[in-house]
Amino acid sequence: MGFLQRCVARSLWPGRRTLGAPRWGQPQPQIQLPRRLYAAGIPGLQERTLIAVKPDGVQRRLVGDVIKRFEKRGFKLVGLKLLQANEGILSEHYHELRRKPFYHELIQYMTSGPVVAMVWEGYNVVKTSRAMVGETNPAEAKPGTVRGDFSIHVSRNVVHASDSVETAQREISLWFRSNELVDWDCCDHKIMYEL
Ligand code: DAT
Ligand code: MG
Repeated sequence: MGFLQRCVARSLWPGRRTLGAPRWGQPQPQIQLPRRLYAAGIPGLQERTLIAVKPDGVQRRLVGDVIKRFEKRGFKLVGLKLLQANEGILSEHYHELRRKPFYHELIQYMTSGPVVAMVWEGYNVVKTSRAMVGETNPAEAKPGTVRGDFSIHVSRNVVHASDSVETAQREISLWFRSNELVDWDCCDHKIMYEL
């Protein structure tokens, strides 16, 4: 056990100060540090993004397919809910587009039925999700992306993905309360990353 791990172990279990000190004739305790601490060496492992299946995706029963893609890629689901979004949340969410000619139709469409909002976590998740989701206009989205596989017109492009880490943080706090996000250890975490 290295110096850093010894320090972490002592801060976690202050009563067990002998954890790392070898004692002759006694079996050494197996230290199981929480996985989150093993991952501490790789920055950005806990990056998060907001992914939302829009009303057309929910109506077309594409929720499972979207979730499957993110699960199979190796990201960790930390928040999930089905909701009927109202104009209040959407006007904040699409604040930057408020002067666009399609804004009114966009809000109408986004309030036309339920949305499935999710928070996914993992290394580089914002950038990777954008690539998985594809170009805004499905005509330009590559096959293999969500939009490239399931949509035709820009006004019905199935899914939302945050476009930067800063936007993701803003959007996650808009759609989720902090107690709706679950901080859990994924059992394949060690095998997904070089630890
Ligand atoms: P993205 O969703 O890829 O981040 P965006 O933020 O520019 O794209 O736009 C948000 C949504 O607005 C987009 O997913 C679909 C809709 N939209 C964008 N451009 C549009 C257009 N020209 N006509 C109709 N809807 C449009
Ligand atoms: Mg956007």
